[in-house]
Amino acid sequence: MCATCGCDANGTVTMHVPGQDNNQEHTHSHGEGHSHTHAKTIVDVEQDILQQNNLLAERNKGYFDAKNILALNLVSSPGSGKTTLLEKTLTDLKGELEFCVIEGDQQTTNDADRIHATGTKVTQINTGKGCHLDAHMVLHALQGMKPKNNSVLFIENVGNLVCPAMFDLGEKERVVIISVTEGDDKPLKYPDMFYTSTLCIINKTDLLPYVPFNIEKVKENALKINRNLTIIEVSCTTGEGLPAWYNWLKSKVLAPELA
Ligand SMILES: Nc1nc2c(ncn2[C@@H]2O[C@H](COP(=O)(O)OP(=O)(O)O)[C@@H](O)[C@H]2O)c(=O)[nH]1
Ligand SMILES: [Mg+2]
Repeated sequence: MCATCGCDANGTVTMHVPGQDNNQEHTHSHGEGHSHTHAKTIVDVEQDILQQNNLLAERNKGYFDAKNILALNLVSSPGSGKTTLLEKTLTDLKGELEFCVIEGDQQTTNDADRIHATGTKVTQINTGKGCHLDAHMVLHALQGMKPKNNSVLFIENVGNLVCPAMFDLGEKERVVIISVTEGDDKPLKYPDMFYTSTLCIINKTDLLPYVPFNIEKVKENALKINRNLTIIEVSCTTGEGLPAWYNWLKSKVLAPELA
């Protein structure tokens, strides 16, 4: 049991690469001495887990910097449209940028299959009972997938607005996605996620006429938590707003000669 977030992240983490022999299994451990008898022990374990994670995140960061890879960690509650946004992006920007994707979910290879269908290199991490990706899982996936120099790596985190906020994966940018069906109070309820992100995408704007969601209110709430947050409104269904997301993304890519 992971004392940091309460999930069972000590389980077996399975990697799947669509189109390959996927019989490789990797046992992942967050550390030893987990105990829940009194608060002091829990705090120690939490610090230990996060310290270990931060060291590995630094290692990932060094790898990304050395290869000029722009790594983005996509976080949100389940169903906000992370995979749909990726499908659109990978299709629309094919030929302009080099992409690869790490997919995180508790079970199934559904999302990796959707990404694979766009012709993009993808690895699925199944976390079992774990509710977030950590830097060690990403490191392990990177060792298998070997992303190209000067590429963009999307890491779709497990759908959860709480625990992934604590785990640095070594990413350059954290992108939080919220859809208009989730309620405009979410930035206030889940502040850590909005505080640690650099971009907030508000998705499913095509549904605004049908749901009581105040878009000005959600922006005000998000900026109350993080006044440096960039906010982009999109509909992955109609395509409205996607050019602004593409421009933001391209503005973050460093030309090889400048890297
Ligand atoms: N109406 C509408 N539905 C969307 C939009 N984007 C995604 N969806 C739908 O939302 C559901 C969840 O999307 P998915 O990409 O799987 O979300 P994820 O769990 O965050 O990866 C799917 O049924 C999508 O078709 C959008 O912009 N508008
Ligand atoms: Mg998904």
